[in-house]
Amino acid sequence: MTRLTILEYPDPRLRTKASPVGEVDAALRELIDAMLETMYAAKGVGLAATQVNVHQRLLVADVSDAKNEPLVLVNPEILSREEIGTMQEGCLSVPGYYEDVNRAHRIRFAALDRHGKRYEREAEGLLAVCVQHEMDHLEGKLFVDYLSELKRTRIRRKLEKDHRQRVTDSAPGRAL
Ligand code: GNR
Ligand code: NI
Repeated sequence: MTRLTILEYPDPRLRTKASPVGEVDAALRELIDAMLETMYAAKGVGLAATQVNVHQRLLVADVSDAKNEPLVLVNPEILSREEIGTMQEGCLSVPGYYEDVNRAHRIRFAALDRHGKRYEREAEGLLAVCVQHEMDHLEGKLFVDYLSELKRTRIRRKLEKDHRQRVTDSAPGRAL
């Protein structure tokens, strides 16, 4: 099994627009399994391929309490949206920040599963919000884009500072 590295804001690679998946083959299923393992290890409810620097239209999610209901969405499409509401969102690519975002709380979506078979389903609440959040990632969009410029700038500066600190801490000859 493979644990993938999750890119963090403001990494410019998170701004890449993903391309449609051509074929759901064994190699894609390996990527799906690695993304699920990475998502569970990071305690996320969803993960988009963009976040692990793969720019294909693929996401995984699991909003169940027991973490035993993995969902795979290849080439997802939203068919309808209803009931716009506010939910506090977080993102594994924006660690430590939780902010209110308005989105549809009920959607109908279509996607391919891990075998390339098309399915449609309804989602509500956290799953509905999560699917939209992940599909934004595939467009190069992050939840911080919905916040004020002031808030976004504060978050960016703090994460840049944390990142510089990690680079300094791991530099050779800095064993003190
Ligand atoms: O783990 C996550 N929790 C979450 C909570 C509210 C709205 C969206 C999410 S998705 C997030 C994982 C993540 O960053 N996926 O891209
Ligand atoms: Ni996210």
